[in-house]
Amino acid sequence: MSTSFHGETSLEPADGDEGGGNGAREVVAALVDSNVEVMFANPGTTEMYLVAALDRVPEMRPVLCQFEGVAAGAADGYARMTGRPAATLLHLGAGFGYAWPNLHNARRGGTPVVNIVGEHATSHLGLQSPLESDLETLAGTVSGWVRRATSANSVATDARAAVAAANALSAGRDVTDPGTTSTGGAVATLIVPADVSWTRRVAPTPTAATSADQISDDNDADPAPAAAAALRSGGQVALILGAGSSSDDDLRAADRLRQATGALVYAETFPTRRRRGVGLPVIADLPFQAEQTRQLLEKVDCAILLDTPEPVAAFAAPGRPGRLLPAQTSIIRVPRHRASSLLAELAAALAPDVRPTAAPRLAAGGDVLSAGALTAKNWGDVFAAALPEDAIISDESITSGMFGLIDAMTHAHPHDTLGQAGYAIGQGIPIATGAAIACPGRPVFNLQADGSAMYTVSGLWTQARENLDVTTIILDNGRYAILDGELERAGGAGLPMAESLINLSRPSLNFVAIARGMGVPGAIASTGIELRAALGRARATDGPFLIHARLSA
Ligand SMILES: Cc1ncc(C[n+]2csc(CCOP(=O)(O)OP(=O)(O)O)c2C)c(N)n1
Ligand SMILES: [Mg+2]
Repeated sequence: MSTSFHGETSLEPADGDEGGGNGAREVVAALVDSNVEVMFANPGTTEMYLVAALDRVPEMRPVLCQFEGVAAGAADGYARMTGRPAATLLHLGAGFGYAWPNLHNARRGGTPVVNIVGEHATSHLGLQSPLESDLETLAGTVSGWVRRATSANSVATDARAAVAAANALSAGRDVTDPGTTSTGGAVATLIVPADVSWTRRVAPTPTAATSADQISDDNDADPAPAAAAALRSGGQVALILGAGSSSDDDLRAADRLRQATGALVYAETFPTRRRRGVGLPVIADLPFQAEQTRQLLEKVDCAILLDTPEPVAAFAAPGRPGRLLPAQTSIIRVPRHRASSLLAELAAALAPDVRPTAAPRLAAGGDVLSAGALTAKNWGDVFAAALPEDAIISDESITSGMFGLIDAMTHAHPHDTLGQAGYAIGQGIPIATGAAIACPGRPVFNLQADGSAMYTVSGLWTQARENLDVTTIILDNGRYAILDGELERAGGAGLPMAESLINLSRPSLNFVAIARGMGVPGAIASTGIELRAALGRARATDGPFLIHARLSA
């Protein structure tokens, strides 16, 4: 069936019992019409008409996730790779709540996501039935746009407006739609009451996506003159790159500007999406450690933030300011839709004859390919050497990625890295899942800290069911290791009760068994040689694979 069903809809049964000709089908078809082709779903009763509509709009690919946090993270990973939103299908406030942390990560990364959330029928609200909740408030805390559908006649328009809002907000455009909130980000949430889903549309479906005057291209002044003036001024300029300014061309343009003007160039900490690897300029991420970032930026007169928020400390520490740029630094903010073109223009104007630098391929592996123990310091060398071309990496390695991984990856085949955009852990497995669905021809690797793996481990089941080419490397240090330093600062180091909240070893986790239970084959690696062999097995395996890398201290 094509999506030209609009004219047929009113011919279908009025009661909606057969799931056709109703508001639910309007929603699914409007999403497809708006180029939303994947729905990461975990439905319940209030979504059943939407579920029933899926077989009538086969252009939509439904993907079952056994936890809403997986659905939200997968939608984030999908959109980070395609630049287009996927939909989620979530059950009332309870389902939305489980999705919240990964929606938060998407919000922080400016990634477009469209949530379709079923709600009780209008007549049912107020009865305090078991699943009733304040869905608008919940959705509003993480969505840049929220709307409650009120009629089967207008719900297609609502769905189109949701997609348009997600796309526009992600590009950094101004949206004056009445559903827009002050939360920021590009998560759009459409609440669809069950009676809207089951009611037949009687009026013709309007076709306009959303009225053009609700999205404006540029109300703000173009940042180009100020950016060029700053780079010419002789003062210290820092270019900080976010997802919209980290393509191969963007990195090369930034590197040319660095050479020509002496500007500092960094990518944001734990980048939402960036390129890295052989042949590309070496551009460091700002460190996670706030003090290090503060030092790097301490002489900056002007910061040009290209699709990234101002760098601040992730957490407060007694007596230390949260801002990491000096107080007198001027800031130029560049929205996503302008970031790449601005870099290209600046490089053409200020560095016309400068050639970009290129990271070399290094002889890989070295001593680590021995029977010696795998550690946080050496596993990255083995991984980088084995990385195939054109890979996508979901990086939730946390502390195991802080001791040489990035240096090693700089000399690996060029790849895309998707990092911890919002610091809510449990995104690695879902992001990898969504990225694999977005890019079926590309190998996906998920570098996954052990503690964070447990939050959304059911995403492995979705990877198996969809036969996705995802290799998960569990980096097992048996701890919430990053919290060790925080605990020490808080005076709790070595105290037994405190230790019991950081140690994951009683009992220890058998990730190969966990994966096998969800249909994902796996292997254990405790040495460099074993890790290399396991990566070879993963490459030779059709569908997902899990490597339980047991790291020694
Ligand atoms: C949703 C959420 N819950 C809790 C935390 C706090 N937290 C941050 S890191 C961390 C533990 C990470 O442990 P692991 O994933 O094993 O990585 P490691 O530090 O050992 O490298 C926790 C609990 C968080 N950031 N997000
Ligand atoms: Mg750990």
